[in-house]
Amino acid sequence: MLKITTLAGGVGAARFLRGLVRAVPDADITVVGNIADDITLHGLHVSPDLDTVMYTLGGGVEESQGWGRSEETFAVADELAAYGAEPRWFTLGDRDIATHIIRTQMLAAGYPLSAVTEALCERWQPGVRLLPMSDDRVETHVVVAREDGTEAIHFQQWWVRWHAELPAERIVLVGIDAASPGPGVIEAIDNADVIVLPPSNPVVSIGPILAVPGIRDAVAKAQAPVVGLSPIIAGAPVRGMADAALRAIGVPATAAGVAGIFADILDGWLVDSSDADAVTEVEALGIACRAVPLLMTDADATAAMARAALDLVTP
Ligand code: FO1
Repeated sequence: MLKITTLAGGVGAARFLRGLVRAVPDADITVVGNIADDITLHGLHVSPDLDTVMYTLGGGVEESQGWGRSEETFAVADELAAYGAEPRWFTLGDRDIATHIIRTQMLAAGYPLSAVTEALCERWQPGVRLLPMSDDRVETHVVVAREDGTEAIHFQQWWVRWHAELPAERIVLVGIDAASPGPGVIEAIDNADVIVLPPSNPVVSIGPILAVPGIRDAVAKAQAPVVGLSPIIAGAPVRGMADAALRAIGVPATAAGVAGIFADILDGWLVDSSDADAVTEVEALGIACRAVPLLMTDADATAAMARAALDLVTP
């Protein structure tokens, strides 16, 4: 059975993974999920990227936005607002809150996030093994300019409240140096037949996973080929605000620019047909490259992307 290990962020990765499962239904797929955009709100531990993957593959996601629960209601959010509770820029739906209550309770009882995630997946049966990148707390903070100097704000505040419009001077992964890979993560990388980087934000989704001490090295040394799909099409992110995050680290928001960030680990890179010009630039980095349609317009198109990624690096 083909063993595939992927490193995943939120919406883009989750949609891609649905295509991957469709393309190779018999494969044994492990998803290493980003937890650096986790946030504590109203006393609840929220793991947006893990939940997005779990709900999407488990059939419970709100398709129109790509995150959160389908058929959601907001009675609790309305009540919190009536009390004047902050923050008001991030809304938790009633159904989604049940997930955060279970997670928060289990963490308080001493279970690591990996065990909590496994327990939550018992219900959703996502059809993949979902592993948090670490059981340690890591938080992405964004250093932004203020009139009286700079301020570090939580990634979600930058992303959701400010729509990534506040120019980011730096992106800081608080806690990363002391973090260890979660249980099973290094084994999943070592034992994979192929490692896939979905079209996720390279800076704030895949970046934090690779920054956990030991993970990037394991991917670089893995026997398995590593293939990625560009999240940038024709100079713009397919979804989200990856260009703003790339600007913060001084990398051009192009398909070849993103390949450059991962040059030390990539064997193959897919760019969109509209970026065919980038192929020679990527190949010059010693990375096999092909231009194929990369818009996840429907399940068939997404499965075809996944197939093309596997075909690029496997015989
Ligand atoms: N994104 C928003 O733009 N506004 C929200 O109020 C919001 C709430 C939310 C709740 C749970 C969850 O899992 C995700 C949520 N998101 C919300 C999306 C999410 O924060 C971001 O899109 C990702 O974290 C970026 O990877």
